[in-house]
Amino acid sequence: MFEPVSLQSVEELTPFSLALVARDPDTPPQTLTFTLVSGPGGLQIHPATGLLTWTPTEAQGPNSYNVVVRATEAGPAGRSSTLTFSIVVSERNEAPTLAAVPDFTVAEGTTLTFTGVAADTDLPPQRLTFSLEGAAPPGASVDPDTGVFTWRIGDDAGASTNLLTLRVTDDALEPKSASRSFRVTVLAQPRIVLNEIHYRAAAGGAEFVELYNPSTNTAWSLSGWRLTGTAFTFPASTTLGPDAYLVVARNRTAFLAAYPSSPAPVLGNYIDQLSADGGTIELRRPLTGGGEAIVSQVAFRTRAPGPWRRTGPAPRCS
Ligand SMILES: [Ca+2]
Ligand SMILES: [Ca+2]
Ligand SMILES: [Ca+2]
Repeated sequence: MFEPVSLQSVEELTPFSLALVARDPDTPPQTLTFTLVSGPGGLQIHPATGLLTWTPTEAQGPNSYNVVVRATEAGPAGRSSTLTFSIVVSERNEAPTLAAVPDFTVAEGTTLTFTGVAADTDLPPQRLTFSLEGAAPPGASVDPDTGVFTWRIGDDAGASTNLLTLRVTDDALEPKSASRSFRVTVLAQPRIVLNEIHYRAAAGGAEFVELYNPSTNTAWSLSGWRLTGTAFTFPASTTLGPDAYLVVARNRTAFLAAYPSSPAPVLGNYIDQLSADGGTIELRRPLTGGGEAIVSQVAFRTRAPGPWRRTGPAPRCS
């Protein structure tokens, strides 16, 4: 005869054990053998001791299971008795996981996008929601459902280093979350333009090329930059601040004589390498690791006004 067993409860993924006690009323008591008549998958009973053991799987909770066990006397005519009771398995919420997010280095004026990859082992499946922790930079967001992160970085955002944290949260009653931090380094992009080209000065030598930096926040060192068509290389100490102009004169003395009140700094002298018909002037900057990049370019003819070509607003050519 089994001693009664009350309602049992256990959390999924947690070891459960219960020592069943059965007494044989015979004298002397005979050996009993315990067997499991029915019960959830994985539940085991020790035939000699009656110890029930089980670790419910993720899929087995939450649920309730009926268990039927039998104790049988030894011998060919052994009598037996059965016991029925229930085990309630409760859900245990596991924290979701979030794949590591790499660090990024991006240029201003570009859009950074990637997709957060998250998982949650709980069953029944849970809904996961993405978010950004703390104060994200303006324009940065993550789609709560898809995990797609997007940051449109402004054309004139300037250089910055940003530490962001992506988080994913499950929808359990007591939600759990995971988060990953990543660094976004924004590099400023030189957008200095050839603003004005004056190639027919009344006073010989006063011809000039004017540069303008339209950035509101980034100063550029023009060290080693050069102007093609004029054989001019900017000296090491040259900088061009935000919203600032810089003049390169064919002959600095002649330029300052013709324009004594020039508000912009004046560099020189350059050697005119353009043909009588005009030509192309390029502002080039050296690249780390060799080579040059064209920052601004103007092609023009001297015989008639224009045509000149340049991205952005047209320069004045005269
Ligand atoms: Ca979960
Ligand atoms: Ca679970
Ligand atoms: Ca479960």
